[in-house]
Amino acid sequence: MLAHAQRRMETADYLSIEQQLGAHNYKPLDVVLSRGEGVWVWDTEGNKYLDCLSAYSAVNQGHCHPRILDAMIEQARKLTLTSRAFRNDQLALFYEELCALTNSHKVLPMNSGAEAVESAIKIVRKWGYEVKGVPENKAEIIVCADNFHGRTIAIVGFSTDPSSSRNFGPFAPGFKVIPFGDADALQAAITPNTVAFLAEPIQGEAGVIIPPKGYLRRVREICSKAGIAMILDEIQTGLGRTGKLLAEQHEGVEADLTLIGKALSGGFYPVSAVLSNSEVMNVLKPGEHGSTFGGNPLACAVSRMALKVLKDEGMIENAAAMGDVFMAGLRGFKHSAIKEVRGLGLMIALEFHPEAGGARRFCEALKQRGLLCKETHTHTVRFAPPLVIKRAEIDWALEQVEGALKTM
Ligand code: IF1
Repeated sequence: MLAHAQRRMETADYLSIEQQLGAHNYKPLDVVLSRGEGVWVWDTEGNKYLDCLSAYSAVNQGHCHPRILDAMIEQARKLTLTSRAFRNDQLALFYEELCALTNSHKVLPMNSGAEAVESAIKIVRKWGYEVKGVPENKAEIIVCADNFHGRTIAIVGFSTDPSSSRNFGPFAPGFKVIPFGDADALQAAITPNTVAFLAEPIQGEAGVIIPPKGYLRRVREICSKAGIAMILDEIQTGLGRTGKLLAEQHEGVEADLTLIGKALSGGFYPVSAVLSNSEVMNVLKPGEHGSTFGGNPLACAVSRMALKVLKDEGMIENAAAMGDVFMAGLRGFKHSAIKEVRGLGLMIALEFHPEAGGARRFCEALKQRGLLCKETHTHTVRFAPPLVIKRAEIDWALEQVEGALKTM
């Protein structure tokens, strides 16, 4: 017995209602999905697709993972939300398991990725004034060009992508932009008022931009020497996506603040967190920060299981192994339209030469072949399937890519 009565509708019906009643802040592929299981999703007409976006790495564990679903249903039947005016029996366990897994001392539970980023900005500014002694309202945070950290006013204020920031001003001051991947530029940008450096270990929306080897290690050294907080936004790169639990582990560094979200709930619920050491996190005193849903028992129960299956079912190791297979296959296509294949684990991008006419057409061709991808910045396609993908499914995906390349 379905909870909601679902009237029979054609794809065109969904599209016209969305066009008429919805904000037009996206231009989605015209596929109306109704079911997901593992790496596969189905549209309302029964067509089956391999999901190569994983909801921008929020479904690393695969669609509708049964164990996370069970944990969600069990908790939803008991207690979903108490506010933080009271305590609940899931939060402490969430803290314990998350801190043990990530070697963190403190967790601030939030909801969206952008909220985790905004919270980190507030925390390091406060730490700058109260611990480092930066004059009031003079705190500076260094960020990178081509960053993507979310869609709130403070965050888009330091975006270098006009489509993210145009006509949304005025913006929050106190941010300085340097080139990504350039440790010397970081050193040169630091002033006595600098409180932190914020970056993605690999820039996702920019098109899977991987910094030079050793970059994160040099950033770590520079931040430690200058006494500024190193903040890594692992909201997309974290939780197994690059073949390690956290992308920072490829360089053996530990940020002072690590931001996670998306797959922290396996795609069942908005859950994010700021992970930090006690010195920085302890600047937050009761009543100085919060959120209605932050740290709610349903979010915690879902996340605890999302983290458990990620670890127990070998998804992180699988991402490393299958990422190598996928990239080797893509690199094997000697096609004149392909400029570069780059990636780490299952965070992969294929960039076309501009003459190829743009990646959107390629994504449309892949959709016709049953593979769902998303282009970014016109010429690049990202391949980021759930981390549970099997070798046979990658081989099948590569066949579809080879077929679609014929249209380029
Ligand atoms: C959209 C992509 C965009 C993120 C990183 C923070 C956030 C994100 C590294 C904010 C969110 C999403 C947002 C979504 C599309 C997608 C995305 F990079 F993943 F492809 F936009 F750039 N840090 N990324 O990737 O997390 O508040 O969304 O939970 O806004 O279109 P959020």
